[in-house]
Amino acid sequence: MSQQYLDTAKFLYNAEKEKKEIKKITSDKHPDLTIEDAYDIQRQLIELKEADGHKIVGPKMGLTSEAKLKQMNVENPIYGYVFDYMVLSHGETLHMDELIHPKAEPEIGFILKHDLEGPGITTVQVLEATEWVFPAIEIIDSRYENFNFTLPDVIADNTSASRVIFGSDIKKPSELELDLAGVTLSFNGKVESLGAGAAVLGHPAYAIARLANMLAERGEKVKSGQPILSGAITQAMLLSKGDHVNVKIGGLGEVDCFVK
Ligand code: OOG
Ligand code: MG
Repeated sequence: MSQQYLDTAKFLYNAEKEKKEIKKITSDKHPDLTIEDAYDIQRQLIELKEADGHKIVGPKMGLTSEAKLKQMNVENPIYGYVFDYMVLSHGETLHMDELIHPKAEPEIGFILKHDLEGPGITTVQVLEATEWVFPAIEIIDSRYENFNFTLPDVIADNTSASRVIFGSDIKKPSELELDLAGVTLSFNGKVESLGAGAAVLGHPAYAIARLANMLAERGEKVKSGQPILSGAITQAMLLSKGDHVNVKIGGLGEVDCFVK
């Protein structure tokens, strides 16, 4: 792996720390970046964070719904990692001045009771392996100007991961039909975006299966006990100071985020 990728990982990490937008890396630094190369840069970025003492909390899928693929103008699901410093507890305030141009999106989280190792993992195997599901708000904050990126750019940037609020309403997956669950994303009491679990690749558990199968290509697996995000159900909405964001998921529960 080249020194150049390490430099790019530092460049991305620095943009996050300095809260400064950067030009997408495929526009000048790496015009021919492949998906595989992009995951190599992401890996370097993760190692830099770990060297700083940050710890991975769990993986996240991204770009798993039609709404997101259209909004970002890309074609395929991707994965990245949520770190401990990104996690806000229920009711904790999100500080805008720590971030660049954050957006909120509604997600369904999973916790598995045993590891899942691809290839060939199916939706049924994910449901069988799932201990808990819960509502979540993911706060994405692309380091790129105006969230303007190609698939390799956003993979290298750890899929815009920035903050997350995991809801405390947890359920067994058998207690609801995750695909039929209605989802609302509200700002200050007004529904701004809505959908259903099925918006995520037909069934959110299938996103976790895809994650296991994608990780297998790099010799990795989905681990038990970690909270895993299955990807946004609706499009993401830009945040402003003073916003109260609420996500409700039918049969599952709700989660709030307060922005300062
Ligand atoms: C990339 C992150 C996408 C999701 O749930 O679709 C993502 C982005 O839109 O900036 O986390
Ligand atoms: Mg997301």
